[in-house]
Amino acid sequence: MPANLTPQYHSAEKRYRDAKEVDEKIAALQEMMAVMPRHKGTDHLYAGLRAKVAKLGQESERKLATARRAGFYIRSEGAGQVVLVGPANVGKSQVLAMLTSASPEVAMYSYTTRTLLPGMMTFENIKIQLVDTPPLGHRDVRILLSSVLHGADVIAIVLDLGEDPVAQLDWTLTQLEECRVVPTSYDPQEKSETVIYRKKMLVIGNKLDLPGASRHLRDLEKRCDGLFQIAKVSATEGDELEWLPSEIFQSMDIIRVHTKAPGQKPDRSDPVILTKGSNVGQAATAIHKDIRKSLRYAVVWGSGKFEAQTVSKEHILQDGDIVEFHL
Ligand SMILES: Nc1nc2c(ncn2[C@@H]2O[C@H](COP(=O)(O)OP(=O)(O)O)[C@@H](O)[C@H]2O)c(=O)[nH]1
Ligand SMILES: [Mg+2]
Repeated sequence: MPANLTPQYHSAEKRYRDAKEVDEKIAALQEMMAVMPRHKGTDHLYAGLRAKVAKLGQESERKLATARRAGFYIRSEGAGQVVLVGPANVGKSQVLAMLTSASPEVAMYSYTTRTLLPGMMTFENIKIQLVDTPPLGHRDVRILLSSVLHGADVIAIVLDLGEDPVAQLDWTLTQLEECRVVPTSYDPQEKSETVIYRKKMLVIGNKLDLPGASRHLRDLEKRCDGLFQIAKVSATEGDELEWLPSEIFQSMDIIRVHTKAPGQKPDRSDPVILTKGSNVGQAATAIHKDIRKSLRYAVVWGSGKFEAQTVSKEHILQDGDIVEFHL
């Protein structure tokens, strides 16, 4: 029986044949399966594709396990993981050194940073993990970075305001795309189908102290308008550095919620971290699913119309809220 495969199927099949990486192959196969007509004549073909996906999936898992053993993977700690990326010499390592107790090598010449280095940054009552990386541009670096980028909560693109930052940004975005990472602010339709990972991104304009930096910053602001949040800083001079932890926190789209049982005091030192837009029910689940199950109502300080307002599970929480669960 003729399978009547569509042009879309054939183009996905071509991508499958051309793909070099396992993840790309899997994505192409999955598309072939999604667009193929399903009837008796295609059952065999469909089963064959499914078996291929399963086999490649195992291969991908094995590769990831190897990457983890080789140290190409940094376990996320604290409220989330922010990966610093960019061209050489923009000050990624300097930013890490200023915001955390990690001591990366900082130098005038390129390619000082050869591997991944994590450090913990304090923002008010939470800790956020920053990861320093070697400069993008080389295939080896892309291999080293891909799994880290795919797992990151936010990708912070560090740029040198002493030189044309718009060119640096465009170059960095192209490099990230090579790692199959695109910003969430991009319209998915305009991107090729092989790109899989959509990431929140923050732009850090560094070296604010250099001549021409203010002019370059204005160009960068024009380019980023509506697409990326920009933080400006001089990591060596310390200018504006006190705002950077807060800007990084904002870019993560998370909130800190203090939960408590009736009659207890909230523990402000160890908030529950939730994604922005989470409700009381989700805060309960984050503590324990049984609390969510037996939850009758909650009392909220902060985002209620008035303090100690009684709310339902659907009440949307804000950063800094205190929630008391009534079971
Ligand atoms: N003027 C100036 N120089 C900086 C600043 N931040 C970093 N640098 C210098 O830029 C060079 C590269 O910094 P580094 O952190 O190693 O860059 P990386 O390659 O992106 O990690 C070093 O000589 C730093 O001292 C800054 O804010 N202002
Ligand atoms: Mg470095």
